[in-house]
Amino acid sequence: MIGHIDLDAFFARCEELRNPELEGSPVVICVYTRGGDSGAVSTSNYEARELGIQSAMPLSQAREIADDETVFLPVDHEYYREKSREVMSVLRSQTSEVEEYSIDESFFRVRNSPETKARKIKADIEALGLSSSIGIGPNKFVAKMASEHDKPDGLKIVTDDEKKEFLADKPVEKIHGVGGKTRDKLEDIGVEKCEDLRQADNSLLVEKFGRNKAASLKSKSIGEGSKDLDSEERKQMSRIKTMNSNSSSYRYVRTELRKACESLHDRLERKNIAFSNASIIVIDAGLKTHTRSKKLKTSESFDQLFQAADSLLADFMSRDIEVRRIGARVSGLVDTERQKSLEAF
Ligand code: TTP
Ligand code: MG
Repeated sequence: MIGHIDLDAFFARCEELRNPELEGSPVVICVYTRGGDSGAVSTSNYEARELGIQSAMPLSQAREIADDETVFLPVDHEYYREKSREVMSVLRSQTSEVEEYSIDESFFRVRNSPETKARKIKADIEALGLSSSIGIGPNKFVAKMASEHDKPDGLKIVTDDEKKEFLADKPVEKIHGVGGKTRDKLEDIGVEKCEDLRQADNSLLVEKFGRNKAASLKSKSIGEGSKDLDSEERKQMSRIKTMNSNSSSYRYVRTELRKACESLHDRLERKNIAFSNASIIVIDAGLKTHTRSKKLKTSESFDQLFQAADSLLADFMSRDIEVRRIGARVSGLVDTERQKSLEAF
């Protein structure tokens, strides 16, 4: 099975840890913009959530509903990252296969005794002063839904037999990949819960979303999903083109590289992925593979990708080489849907 762990009120809990006097008071972590009072709520502890203060809320609104006890603090990513690393190393000491998914979430493989394993992980994390919720399921999708199920300090195990019933009442927007637009379109056709999605007319879904997305929605609605964990090394994507004929012309190879970048970028866009490293892969006439890489600012843009790849190519082609295949690769991948929800305000 697959486990998913999500820390409870993570940034806020970190602040309580370094300043125990905060415990019991509502705590709001803020992202300030333009230095002053404007900005948004990054997260809040459960006491602040009781008052209605939650992630992505404008600060002005949070201040209106806050009480006298409420403490507002600026985000301190550096410190949270340090805590996150401690958690990840606890996890790695307990299970060999881990996919770090965000600063406070990971997937991990569970081979046996799911409940014992989960309790042990939770206890070790508690010893670090943090609280976590764990979900275990037959795949990543169900595991993630399960970890949210009885947050905070939750532990929920959903077996393959139970998954359909477990998901039936869950709102469709909880499904990874269902953002605001998709949710609205689904609502238009009366689909609000996973159960509704199961019943929904297939041809109507295809008409609204296209064949691929319709199929993916249907399969999620019955709790299907991937069990593959992306380890860091695997977090890269590439596209390679074989040219019609070998060439040592920069201009010709560049045209093919552009096509490879286009196709790679399409795929990134479909999966909502940004990158922070671009490479070219050159396979020469003697079938030897050469790669050149460039570190970038995290980006989703085609121009960034192609410009980086092109400058690597220009440099590479300045020597005499006959190219047989040319490709582009990106790594340092970030799920932007997740990122956007983190930054949304
Ligand atoms: P979450 O796991 O979504 O939130 P959380 O850990 O604070 O609370 P929960 O108990 O519900 O899991 O996100 C992890 C951290 O990411 C969170 O502590 C702060 C940050 N974050 C933002 O900065 N903006 C956001 O909109 C969200 C949702 C999270
Ligand atoms: Mg969390």
